[in-house]
Amino acid sequence: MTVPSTVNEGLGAFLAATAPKDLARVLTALADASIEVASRIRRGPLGGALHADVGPDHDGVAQKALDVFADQAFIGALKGSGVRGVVSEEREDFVALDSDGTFLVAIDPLDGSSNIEANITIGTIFSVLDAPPGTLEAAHFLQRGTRQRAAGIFVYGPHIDFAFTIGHGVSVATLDPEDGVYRITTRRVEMPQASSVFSINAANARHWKAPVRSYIEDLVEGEEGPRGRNFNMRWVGSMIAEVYRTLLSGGVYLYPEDSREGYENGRLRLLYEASPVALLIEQSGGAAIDGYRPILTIEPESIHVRSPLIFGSKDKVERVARYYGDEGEARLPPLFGKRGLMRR
Ligand code: FDP
Repeated sequence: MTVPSTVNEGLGAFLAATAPKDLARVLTALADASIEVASRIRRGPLGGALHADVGPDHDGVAQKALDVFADQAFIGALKGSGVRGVVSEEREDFVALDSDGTFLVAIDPLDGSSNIEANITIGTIFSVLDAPPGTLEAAHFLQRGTRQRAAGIFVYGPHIDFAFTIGHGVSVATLDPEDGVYRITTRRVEMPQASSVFSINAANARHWKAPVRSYIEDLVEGEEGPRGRNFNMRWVGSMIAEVYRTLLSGGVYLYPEDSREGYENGRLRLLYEASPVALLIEQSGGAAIDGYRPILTIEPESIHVRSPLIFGSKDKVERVARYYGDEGEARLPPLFGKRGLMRR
């Protein structure tokens, strides 16, 4: 059961009591930067055109002014916090920070950039890893998700929440706008298993592979279909908002691979999107897969590698995995359209 906090404990005191000192320092630096980013977001257009395109990033994707501001705020705050290097979605190469640092950070400084102008929830996603010994190189970041020391999201919505894990459960701190201090509001999040919500960009339906098409079709058919009950769809278009809603309310989220060029491995990045999200989801009692494998077991091939991502309540994710399973993979394409499979 989700355990709320009743003592109004500050984030600093909570981390001092629950996290190793060096790790607490990194999380505190990240939290400090998030306050800077949040206060910039709160001013909206009064602080300048945060959604303005400032050029393509290293991958050819439009980079917004707020992407760049957030990237600089987080990297700036991590200097001197014991972090040897950072991989950021906004930069092609890693950034070297403290040469004697013992941690690495992978970060998406601003998730949901296309929603900035519309004043819709956006956020930051990060992952903390141990820094292997030796001169820093990109290969040091290529660690599977099970090796994360911490992961978290800052959710810039109607209020600011920080959901994080250091490997034993997920806690949430909320930023108090009165004094600019994060206070623990939920000591332990337990994701509900029962939910009728699914979340996917249905505009891509014609590009999906058979397992995803078949799974979603069965949900959409509702009471008249094989599942015999109705479902509901939510799609914010900021993954961070879908992650947070799923942590608190359950459901299932899918950004699968599809047949579009460049989407062979989905859209989301393994190191600083899928991996930290998977750790948060698992630590709250849910599951996260790429269709076939738990996200946390995947060995990253490069720092910006993408991965399909399906996460949510455990039984729902297990069901999706059955659609992807050997039997489904082998039998779905020819039978697709009659849809008699995998409806357990
Ligand atoms: P964005 O590029 O706007 O930062 O991380 C990528 C992401 O947002 C997710 O937050 C969002 O859900 C997704 O892209 C939206 O992608 P589609 O437009 O392909 O659905």
